[in-house]
Amino acid sequence: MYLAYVFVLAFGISFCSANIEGLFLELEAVVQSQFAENENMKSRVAELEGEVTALVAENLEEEHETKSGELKGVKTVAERREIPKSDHSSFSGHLFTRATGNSRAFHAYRSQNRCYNNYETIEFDVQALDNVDMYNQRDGIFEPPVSGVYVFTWTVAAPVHTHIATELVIAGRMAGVITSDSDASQSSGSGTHPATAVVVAQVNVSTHCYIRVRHTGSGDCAWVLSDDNKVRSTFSGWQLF
Ligand SMILES: [Ca+2]
Repeated sequence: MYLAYVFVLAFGISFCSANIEGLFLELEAVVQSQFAENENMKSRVAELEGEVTALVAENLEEEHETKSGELKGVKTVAERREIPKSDHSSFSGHLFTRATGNSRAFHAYRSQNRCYNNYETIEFDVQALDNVDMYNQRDGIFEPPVSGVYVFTWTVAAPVHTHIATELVIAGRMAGVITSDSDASQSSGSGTHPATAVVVAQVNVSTHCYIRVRHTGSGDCAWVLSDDNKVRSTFSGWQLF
């Protein structure tokens, strides 16, 4: 009788222990599930915060553009040029204005007098302006960074009793020519009469454009005048559109 009682008691204790262990396993599974769900929620909240920040920035930009247009009484730059918003949203106003304007220009002149032979390129060796580095003052060659319509102008002065014809060369072809012809007589003036030409032309990207001597008229070299006291011989260009 006593042994039977001990056996039942031991069986009961063993049965209860097994139940408690199972309960712990279930609780642990629940905790793991809650932990995973919590991590997912944190991740989703971070994503939503990023989206809200982007939307706030976008609204501020639109508000700024609208106010700018209202203040000026005109459409915004993007509206005027009908540029898709995605093309300019990453630029500030200042940079955007520069990037969309055809702000490409150079201006160069000769630092001193020099005698040139036929077909010799005139290197305007002082560049006063070249904001996108499209002119090389060492060889006198202009190369457009993008295709477009460009304006060119050049001025050449010849000494008294001489003349010199100069031409604009674009892609190996003459695109404009002028003759700088000084006075035949110095009786009433200095004998310096610089000539200026203007050419508007479609130029493809990286095309070589330069000013060279077409002919000197005498067979010998002809002088191009340029100094800071009387006259500068110059070469300039800019993109029109
Ligand atoms: Ca340059």
